[in-house]
Amino acid sequence: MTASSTLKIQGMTCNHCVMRVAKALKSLPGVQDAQVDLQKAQAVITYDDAKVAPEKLAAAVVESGYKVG
Ligand code: 9UX
Repeated sequence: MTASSTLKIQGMTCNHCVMRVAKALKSLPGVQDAQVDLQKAQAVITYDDAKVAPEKLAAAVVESGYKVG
């Protein structure tokens, strides 16, 4: 099933940060789209929940150097 999840992300200060987070999320198998918003400090992710667990989304953000929560 297609699911949608919003993550609050701390530490993004510029558009390159936004791109890094978007790329990290979109590189996960099962992620269909990731809309990362600098002003809102969040990412809205559309994904196939049969292919990727929500914890993996948060882990990808953390691995790219930012904080979730
Ligand atoms: Mo600009 Mo974002 O130097 O990490 S890329 S702050």
